[in-house]
Amino acid sequence: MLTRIDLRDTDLTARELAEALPRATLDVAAALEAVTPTIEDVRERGAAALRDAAERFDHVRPEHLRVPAVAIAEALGSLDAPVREALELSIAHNRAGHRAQLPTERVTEIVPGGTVTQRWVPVRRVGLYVPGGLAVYPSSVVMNVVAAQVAGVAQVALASPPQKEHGGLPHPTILAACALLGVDEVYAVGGAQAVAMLAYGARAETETDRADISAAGGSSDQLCESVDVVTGPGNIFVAAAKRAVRGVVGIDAEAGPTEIAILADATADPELVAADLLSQAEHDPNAGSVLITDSPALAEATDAALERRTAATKHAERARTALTGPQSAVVLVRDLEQGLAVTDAYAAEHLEIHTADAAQVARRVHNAGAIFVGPYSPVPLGDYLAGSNHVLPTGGTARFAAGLSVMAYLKPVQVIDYDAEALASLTGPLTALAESEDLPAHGEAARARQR
Ligand code: HSO
Ligand code: ZN
Repeated sequence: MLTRIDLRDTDLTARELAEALPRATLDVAAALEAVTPTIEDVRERGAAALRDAAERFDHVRPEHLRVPAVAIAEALGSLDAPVREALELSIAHNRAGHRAQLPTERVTEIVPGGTVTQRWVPVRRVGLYVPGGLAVYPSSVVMNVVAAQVAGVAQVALASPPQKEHGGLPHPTILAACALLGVDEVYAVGGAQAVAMLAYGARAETETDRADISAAGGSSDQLCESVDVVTGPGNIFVAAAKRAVRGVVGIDAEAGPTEIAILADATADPELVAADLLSQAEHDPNAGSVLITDSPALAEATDAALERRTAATKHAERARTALTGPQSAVVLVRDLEQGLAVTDAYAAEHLEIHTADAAQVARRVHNAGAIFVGPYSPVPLGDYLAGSNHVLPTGGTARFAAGLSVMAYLKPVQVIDYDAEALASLTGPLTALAESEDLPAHGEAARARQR
């Protein structure tokens, strides 16, 4: 089922390896051209443009762009009890996991009486995007919102596409997750237009908009105020829109189709390896599933298990397209060393390690969005309940980017506090540097304090 790439007799550099490995190509630049008119339209016409875009892309013209509080409360009221409990558990685990990410304020005395403090300040207002598409992701609501709330963000606005079958509102499970998290500013807006609305804000169009604004306690004609940071996964148009507004607002990593790589040796259980490869393949026909192993026997057995499991799974067609596509493969390596080199070159969004001494092997990995150690830490655990964030860098960007965390919503601000003696002790070298840059007023500013 999986394409076979045999690297056992090769000695490729990291760059050559990255080229030899399977990966979906995403033309974000082309998508950027496609989304630019939509973004401009939202800037100019606000809510009217949002409704036109919804009609085109979501096949519904939402009456309420700002989701009324009653709809959010109703969604929670009709949520299945086991799903509610599971979401509450996910929220609790993620709160614990994200609290541990909070950096501490550090004061460093550089010279006697002169300190620099690194203070971490949350951005004031954030816009979180939660996709619609092939599946409904209340878990992504949890991942985005918990990270922002734990970071100390004061205002959270969330956007998710309007659903025709739900009266032009986002999916009720998304709304219910918002209710559980205490998020009451929710918009039925999807795609590039949602990113544009969050980045630039949007004016009201209809009387309903104005009524919804005032019901939410607002008084202006502004349906949505602009935010400071936009985060969240989405399709290629969402990624392109984020690229377009970057600089106007902060963004997190651009998300592409999901990927899983599994580094496994002969000790791995092929059934578990196949189950996990399939679990991410069911997301998207463009999802990538890659097995890296030094065991041809494991490769064989995994492929057979994958064939059988794929035939029996609900989203068989989508998964089969993903698994047989050019972005998925089994990569045969000579040994664990070469396996680690391939793993780093691929820089997977999700990496599972199924080897002897998995924890030791995991320590040697440099590039991965998240690392899942051993047979009892499958990716779906991280998708929902592990306490780690599932918004992770895709497409090899794990070489330099990290998953969503509290850091996406925090800024380090340096606070400089020197007393008279501390400044005096540095006035000489400061003057020398100022003269060397031909900026004498710099030196004078320091000397003006010497009495
Ligand atoms: N595996 C996806 C996240 C997800 N899975 C949401 C299930 N729901 C990308 O990390
Ligand atoms: Zn998943």
